[in-house]
Amino acid sequence: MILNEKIAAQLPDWRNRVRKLVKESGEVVVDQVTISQIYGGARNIKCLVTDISYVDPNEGIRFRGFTIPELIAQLPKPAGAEMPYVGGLYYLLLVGEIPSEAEALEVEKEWKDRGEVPQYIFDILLALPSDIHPLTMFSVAVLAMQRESLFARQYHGDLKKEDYWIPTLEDSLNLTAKLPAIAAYVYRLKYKDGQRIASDPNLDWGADFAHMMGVPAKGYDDLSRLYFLLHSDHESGNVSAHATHLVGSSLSDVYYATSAGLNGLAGPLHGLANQECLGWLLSVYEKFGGVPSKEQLRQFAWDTLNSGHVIPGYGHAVLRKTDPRFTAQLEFGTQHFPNDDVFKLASLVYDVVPDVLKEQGKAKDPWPNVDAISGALQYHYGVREFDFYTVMFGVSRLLGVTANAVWARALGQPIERPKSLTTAMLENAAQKAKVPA
Ligand code: HAX
Repeated sequence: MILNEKIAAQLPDWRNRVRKLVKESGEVVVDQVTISQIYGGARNIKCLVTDISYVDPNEGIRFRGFTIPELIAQLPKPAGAEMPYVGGLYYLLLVGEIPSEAEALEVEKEWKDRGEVPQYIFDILLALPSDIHPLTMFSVAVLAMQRESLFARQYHGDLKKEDYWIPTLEDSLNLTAKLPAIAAYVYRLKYKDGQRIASDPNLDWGADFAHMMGVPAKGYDDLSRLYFLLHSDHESGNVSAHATHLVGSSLSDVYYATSAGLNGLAGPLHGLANQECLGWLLSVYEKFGGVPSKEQLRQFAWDTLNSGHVIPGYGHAVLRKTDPRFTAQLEFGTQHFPNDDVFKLASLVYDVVPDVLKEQGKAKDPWPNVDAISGALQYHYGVREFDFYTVMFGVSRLLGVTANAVWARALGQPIERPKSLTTAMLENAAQKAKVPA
């Protein structure tokens, strides 16, 4: 398989590079840690490593060194499509190079060959109560598939440590291949007639998701490809990526680890923000009976803040500029449906809310993040069940976190075990810092 060959070919160099760095420079100090960082969610403490993506506070995400516009321009696309094959993106995340069309299609074929979801997964989903959150359904399905893990099986055989990544890659391909069908079934079960739409063998992974969702609208296949690209990875410190890495570091397989990541995505400060954001937009729309004036919107934003709530879709722990994932979606909407009311409202919020947040002076980043607009695009295509949006985020995020899991195993990253202190110890340290030497 091409991914195996490409990764295996890079491994000797990578292993030497990491070994040399740690051996020769292991004691070099990279960062210092303050009490406010310890009490502040480990914010910005530089203690993780990934070569798959990097978020620059002022530029946003680069995947393997490429910006989003570069990826949209350079990754191979299906005939007539504006957005690239998701298989090509997965190749890039795993291998680190822009694939040729043939290489992107090899990943798409791997996915087709591995795409059949075991019947017991559908049975489990059917058995869940109908009012359960769709992300819970999705996470349960991913977790239940742990039964299929090759890594878990081979670990108890004679698998050598340097080969851990091989069944991890197999697990990752087997899992990601099935995500569109599982997510689409969750959608059909929860919101539609419960009938599964069979996968179309002629469609790529992204378009097949749109097809299995039963969304006939032209353009939804391209939006799906774009959505899956944008949400796939955001370096390693965000909750879903970090939770996956943490759990995987104990040598739990990718099914256990990614299910944990999905559960982290469920939080309203993380993946759930996209559903909250569309809810907020629609409450504005409803209150004013349409797209409000700038002044009305400004007042509404202030009312939200004064009632003690955050404005969903705005702010970020790392970014300090408009998220390029927001910009890519804004451009998609501007090109395809500039006159859609909810889209116009999301654009107007972008004109108004950053100034309000700056005036309030609390948020370090007053700019929109990825979630500020993604729901408005889904809404346009008729996918209006807000709580499903986080499932799509999860489908996409599992691409990035499984690619990271493969490399974590390939480079032998160890079990995570940061050290905790007591408040008294920190008080002590603070006291000592005050005493002149
Ligand atoms: N509206 C109102 N207040 C905000 C705000 C917003 N959009 N963003 C930050 N603030 C407030 C914080 O609540 C915090 O207030 P307190 O001091 O009273 O606690 C203060 O500004 C400082 O926060 P910060 O340092 O700028 O931001 P954090 O790194 O702590 O948090 C968040 C980053 C993304 C969680 C935050 O900006 C937020 O809650 N935004 C709204 C929810 C959201 O859009 N989440 C999605 C983020 C992207 C993502 O992960 N998607 O999955």
